[in-house]
Amino acid sequence: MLKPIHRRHPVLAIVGRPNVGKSTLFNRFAGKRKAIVFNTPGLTRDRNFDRAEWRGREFVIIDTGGYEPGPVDDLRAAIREQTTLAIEQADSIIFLVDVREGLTAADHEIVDMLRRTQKPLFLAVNKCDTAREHHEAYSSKKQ
Ligand SMILES: Nc1nc2c(ncn2[C@@H]2O[C@H](COP(=O)(O)OP(=O)(O)OP(=O)(O)O)[C@@H](O)[C@H]2O)c(=O)[nH]1
Ligand SMILES: [Mg+2]
Repeated sequence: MLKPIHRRHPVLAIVGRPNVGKSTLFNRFAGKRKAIVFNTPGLTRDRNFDRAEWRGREFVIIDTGGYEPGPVDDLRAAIREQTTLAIEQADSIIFLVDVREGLTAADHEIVDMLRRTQKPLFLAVNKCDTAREHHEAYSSKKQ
């Protein structure tokens, strides 16, 4: 549970498939290396939250484990449960995708699930390291 002191601030959750860079973005917002970042999908298993400040606005940021729709094993189901709790706690949600993998079927399922919450959603496209990838971020191509 979030500590009561945090409840004064809006809560923003970062949600997306495994390995898209959620923890990296969380660390950027939180201004420190708190979340473990590693090139292994499924590394973040629980919700991880911290205070954050961006352009003078204070809020609580929640990192979540990689969301995998469809039938999953017990560990992945537990990660999904934690993500569901984070989505419930959130006032708004960043849906993070990876430009290098493009939009996958899983991304479409996740966004359908997020839209049903009727909470404000922000699409963020990560890993746009080059000008070409930056341009590619505007593509709506399904892989
Ligand atoms: N090239 C590139 N790599 C990135 C970027 N952001 C994150 N990564 C890398 O992507 C990998 C996964 O990053 P994480 O932040 O752990 O991803 P995650 O979404 O939290 O992963 P899970 O917790 O496993 O779902 C790491 O190797 C990061 O260094 C980016 O903007 N560009
Ligand atoms: Mg992570």
